[in-house]
Amino acid sequence: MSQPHEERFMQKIDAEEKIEPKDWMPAAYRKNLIRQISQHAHSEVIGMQPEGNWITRAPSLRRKAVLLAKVQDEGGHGLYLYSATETLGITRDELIEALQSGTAKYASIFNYPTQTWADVAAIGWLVDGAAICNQVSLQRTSYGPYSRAMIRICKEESFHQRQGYEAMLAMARGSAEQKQMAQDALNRFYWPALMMFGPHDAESAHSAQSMTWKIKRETNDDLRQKFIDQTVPQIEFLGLDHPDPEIQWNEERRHYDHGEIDWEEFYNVIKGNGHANRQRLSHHIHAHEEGQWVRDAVNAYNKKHKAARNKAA
Ligand code: BYC
Repeated sequence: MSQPHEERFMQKIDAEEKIEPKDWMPAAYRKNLIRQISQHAHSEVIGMQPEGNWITRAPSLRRKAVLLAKVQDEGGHGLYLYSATETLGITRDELIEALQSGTAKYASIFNYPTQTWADVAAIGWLVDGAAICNQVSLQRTSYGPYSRAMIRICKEESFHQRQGYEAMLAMARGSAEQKQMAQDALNRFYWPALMMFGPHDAESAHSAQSMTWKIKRETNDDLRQKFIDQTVPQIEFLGLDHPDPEIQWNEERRHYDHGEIDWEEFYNVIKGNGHANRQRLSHHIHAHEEGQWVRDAVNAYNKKHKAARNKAA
């Protein structure tokens, strides 16, 4: 019975047509998308915390206004992505419950603390830079609502990356102490930014199936290499030292060779043992509970107006 459906589904994927919410799709495609898109949404929302932490301490009014706008954008990205996930037949409450109970993951990078203002600059430059590398590719993902959310998000993300690099440049060209802060932030965030692309392709549980279904359009290692290659001249332009002593141009591959990521650290962080995992989740739970009255008010308003509309009809 499901054979013609399956064939038609694969024909659409092969023809680069988008799969839309009401189209037939294999249960495993739906499940994998719910996992990936919701984890992406959680990353955007949890990602507000390390930077939000610096809004009251930004070094100037201009930096504060820019940071406020950026953090607010990340919240908006989370909302587009939660909405895209909901089109697959799961509720917002179920998604939030999965995050808060630790069943669903979010990007490992947000479990690292932001110790100085330079860390905020490094996040904009490296973390948003890594996110764009991935998200540009995801604009062509096969699921329509995810693809459309990505197109919109990428536009905002490129402003985020530029504001981070501009803040980093100001520090790298500042006093000796400021330049040292920029170097320290680069050293702290470079390796965790590389981890954002996930495990090596050979270790990646979902990649092969996700590539066949065109949920993912490029592999973890290919995207990571792209990011490494584009970051080398950016570090040079800042006049900072590259954190990877093994970084070296390979003329034959036309890519940079590089040192190995500390995978033990990566797996430790995604298992919940990073510096800030517990703090991030408990802050989310607290903020969610504090917002209960807003959800109650919206629900009561909707209920009242729905009743009034029904009566009028
Ligand atoms: N962190 O089979 P794999 C942003 C998990 S935030 C934590 O390769 P997949 C921003 C993975 O989930 C941007 N977990 O997985 C916001 C899987 O575990 P489960 C976030 C990770 O899905 C604020 C297991 O490891 N971007 O822009 O094929 C401020 C095996 O991995 C990580 C996205 O979420 C990690 N780094 O590939 C600034 C992009 N890596 O789920 C910026 C959308 C892997 O089986 N997501 N895991 O329990 C993706 O593109 C893919 O999900 C990934 C992983 C490339 C991340």
